[in-house]
Amino acid sequence: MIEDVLNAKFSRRDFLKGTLAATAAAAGLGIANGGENRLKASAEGTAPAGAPVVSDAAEGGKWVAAPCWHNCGGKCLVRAYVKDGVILRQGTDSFNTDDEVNRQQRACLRGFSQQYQARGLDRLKYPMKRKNWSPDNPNPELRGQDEWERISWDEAATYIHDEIERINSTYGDNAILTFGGGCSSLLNKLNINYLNSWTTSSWGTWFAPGVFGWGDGCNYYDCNNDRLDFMNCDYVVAFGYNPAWAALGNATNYAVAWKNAGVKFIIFDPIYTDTSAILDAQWVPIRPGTDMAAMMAMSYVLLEEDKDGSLIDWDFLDRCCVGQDKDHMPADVKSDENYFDYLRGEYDGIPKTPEWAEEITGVPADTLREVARILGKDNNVALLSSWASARTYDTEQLPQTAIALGAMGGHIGKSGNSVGPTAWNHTNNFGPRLVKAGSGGSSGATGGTGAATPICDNQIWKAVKGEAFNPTGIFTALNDAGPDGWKDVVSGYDLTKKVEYIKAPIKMIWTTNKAKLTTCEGAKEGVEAMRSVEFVVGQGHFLTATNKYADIVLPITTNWEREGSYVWEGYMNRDILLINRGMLDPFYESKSDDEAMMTIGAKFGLAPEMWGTVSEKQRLFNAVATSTVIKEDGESWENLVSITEDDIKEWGVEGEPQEGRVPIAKYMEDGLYRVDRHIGDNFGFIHKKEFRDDPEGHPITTTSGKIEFACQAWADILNSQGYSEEEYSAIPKYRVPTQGYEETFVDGKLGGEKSEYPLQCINPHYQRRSHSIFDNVPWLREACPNPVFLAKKDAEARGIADGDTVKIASKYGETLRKAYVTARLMPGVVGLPHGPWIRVDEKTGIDQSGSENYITGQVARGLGCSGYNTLNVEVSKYSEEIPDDKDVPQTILFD
Ligand SMILES: Nc1nc2c(c(=O)[nH]1)N[C@H]1C(S)=C(S)[C@@H](COP(=O)(O)OP(=O)(O)OC[C@H]3O[C@@H](n4cnc5c(=O)[nH]c(N)nc54)[C@H](O)[C@@H]3O)O[C@H]1N2
Ligand SMILES: Nc1nc2c(c(=O)[nH]1)N[C@H]1C(S)=C(S)[C@@H](COP(=O)(O)OP(=O)(O)OC[C@H]3O[C@@H](n4cnc5c(=O)[nH]c(N)nc54)[C@H](O)[C@@H]3O)O[C@H]1N2
Ligand SMILES: [Mo]
Repeated sequence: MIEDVLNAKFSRRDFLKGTLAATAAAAGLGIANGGENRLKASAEGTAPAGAPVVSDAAEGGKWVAAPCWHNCGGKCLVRAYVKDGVILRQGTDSFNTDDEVNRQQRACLRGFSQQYQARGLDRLKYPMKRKNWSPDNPNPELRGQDEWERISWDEAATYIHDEIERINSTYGDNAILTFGGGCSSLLNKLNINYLNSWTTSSWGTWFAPGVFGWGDGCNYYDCNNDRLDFMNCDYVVAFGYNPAWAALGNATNYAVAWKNAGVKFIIFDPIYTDTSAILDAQWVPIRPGTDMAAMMAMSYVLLEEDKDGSLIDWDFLDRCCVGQDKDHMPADVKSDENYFDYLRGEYDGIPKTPEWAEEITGVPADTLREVARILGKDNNVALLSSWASARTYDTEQLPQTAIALGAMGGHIGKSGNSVGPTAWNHTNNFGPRLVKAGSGGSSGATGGTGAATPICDNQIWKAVKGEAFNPTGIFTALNDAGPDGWKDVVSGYDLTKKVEYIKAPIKMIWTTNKAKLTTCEGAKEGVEAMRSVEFVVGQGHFLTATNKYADIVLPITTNWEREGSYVWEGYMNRDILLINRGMLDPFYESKSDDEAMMTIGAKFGLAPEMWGTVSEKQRLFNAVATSTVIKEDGESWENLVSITEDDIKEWGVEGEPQEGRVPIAKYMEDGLYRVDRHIGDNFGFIHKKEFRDDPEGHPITTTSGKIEFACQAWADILNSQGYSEEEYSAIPKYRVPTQGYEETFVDGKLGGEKSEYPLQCINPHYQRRSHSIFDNVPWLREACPNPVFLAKKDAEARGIADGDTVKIASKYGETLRKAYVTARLMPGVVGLPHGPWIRVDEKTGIDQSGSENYITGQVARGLGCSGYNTLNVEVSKYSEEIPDDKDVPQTILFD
């Protein structure tokens, strides 16, 4: 059904048919019962396995707010109808009004499947150990293929205690590598120094925006205009933009409202996406990893064709930008290279003409000229870039290139014009928050001196194997520092020197809330690494791809089995605030991560109070009580909730009555508060307006306070890290990306003989999952089969028909999938969806799940950015057929 939508092959009629089918299917998911995959109620079996979803007439239950907490950025409301500790049905936002400006926050097909995620029969029920693991005889090579034995929490805690003690006393610092933060509270309190990993995962190269003056750390809310202002654009020109798949919630609805207001869309993307179809966009197919070349060529056209300011906003450049030409050089730049002369070919003899870019990007030179003219100063244009095109190797200067292109047309700081990234939680909805979560206060936990040394994801598996790695984790530091704080971070390093790499004696791996064997580059090497250490612990909800390679696995509760919490407000639109309420008993013997750590900590003699003395409920109450919402005037704020003495009594917490916008009981039951918008309200936001109007009075966070076409600080940071050999300059320069289009040719010679891996592979974020999460849910497996998307021309050239089992091979690994042959993909590009749980055939070493990271490699470049979308592959027909994912049995362990 969903796939029919993808394959609508350009026909608007077909597309609409497909959309309706998908809507009907999603609606069906909300109300239908799930056949054999039914709910199992609780450890005590308070309701029979497979308790049916009752009809609307069910009485006596209660609606509880249970919004999704997963990392898809969808910000949607899920509600659960619960009776006697059993979920009887799910609902969503059906109480708010729904129009073009104010949308209901309706759940998607994943949200409606949440019950089979949070209460699925394949949830982990008990602590387990591998059958062939014992401290004296660990049989590490059997990780990933062994059977499992149920053990008690006490046994599990004793094993883990003994192994930590042994490993720590034998090898000392940095012998334990952790994935996710769930175990750090224990290691910190034990004063053990350990390792963790960092990645630019989402943002790719858009990740240190303070340095070039865009956004606040990794919070990109304030990097584009308010969504209602987008109705004033003539054009939205976007690079890699598919909210219809990768930003569920209302992002696509908001863009449809812009379209209805007359905005025209031009979308550069290797795929003719559902977003392009819905928005009637002009689709510009572009090769992955080459956006910088297209942007540079369009800047070149603006320079070439500008007649006395007909296209370029010279006044804006003069007042607000530096580094563009020799008369505007920032003081700190070490070379005298300026960007316009680079475009003209003054330094390398290569003018960055549309013809130069056509050969690299595959975009016809005339199209680049046409779009460049649209980007001239007389049109109102928003220039958006998703993170996907920045999740590519060697594009660390892409953000600068995009901002420079937008700045040349003056599309910054005024209504109807905006330049910045768009993806994930903030897609199509920007500006400071209108309703803010309060603070729960301290839990009273006490720390310890244990600290983590960070390793870049692109180096972790090699580090496990004993190779040296960069231990600075500068990404995390820059991210945590906020927009201005980058200057303090940088002052703590000597950027004139290369970072010193270190080695670590990694003997234990501990996975909590991360899915590294699914989401990190180089999973094939990852499997070897997991099998090379002495001890592996996993804890979570399922026997995920990563937990499967552990020796001991611990069952952890989901949010539905906890007190409740704010869904992190960073995950949400500026105009809504969701709250999550726990409602179920822990599933079988599962514990929260903290309870699990207390249990293990007790074996070391640590008291549970070290994990905090203020109850979760009290902190939840405090956070809700101190939440605030903006008033109509757009300036003053009031409490979000009103609280009475009775409420405080009912909660059983300490607190004071207060006045507020809505009664606390209503807010908790709805699970959502929305600030309603209307055109002309006081909540508008024009990004960088103050700066444009008065650049000296309102400098941005760059060194010079202006937009830096030449940014020495960024180049210095890049050059100090030691990931790339070739020096970075202050001005952006096109670099041939590792595993990019150029490498699909022998010796990188464009237009020459094709290499062994002649195709480019990208990883669209896919509806079945939020990353790895939900991959195991049978409903979703049926609705979203997770094929590999192949361009018709490429499939025909290889004798591949729709539905054939094919092997996708890179120099790093091989995986199998059913082919989905479509004309909606640019020839030369392969779309392998992000996030399946690896399933390796031990005999062949080939993955059966379509895991994209089983075929990516550990490649650290530039600033260690995640470059998933630059990968060269070959696709061939496979000799055997693989089953559809929906026919692969669930892993259900123990009753
Ligand atoms: N369903 C679902 N949604 C998700 C997630 C999920 O796992 N599942 N994950 C969420 C998270 S954490 C994130 S960070 C976001 C990511 O959000 P995005 O980065 O926007 O998502 P992608 O699907 O990777 O890519 C968007 C589009 O970019 C195109 N593209 C890929 N490479 C290039 C390139 O080099 N140049 C150009 N011009 N286009 C390119 C792809 O074809 C795709 O259509 O998605 C969020 N939304
Ligand atoms: N090749 C390729 N790789 C990619 C991407 C891509 O586009 N291409 N996208 C990247 C992006 S944008 C992102 S954001 C990352 C995401 O990478 P991850 O953060 O690793 O992905 P998730 O699947 O969200 O993993 C979360 C894991 O934690 C578990 N979990 C959830 N809650 C808890 C809890 O309370 N306790 C415990 N113990 N476990 C819990 C979940 O079950 C799941 O296994 O992936 C990146 N990887
Ligand atoms: Mo992400």
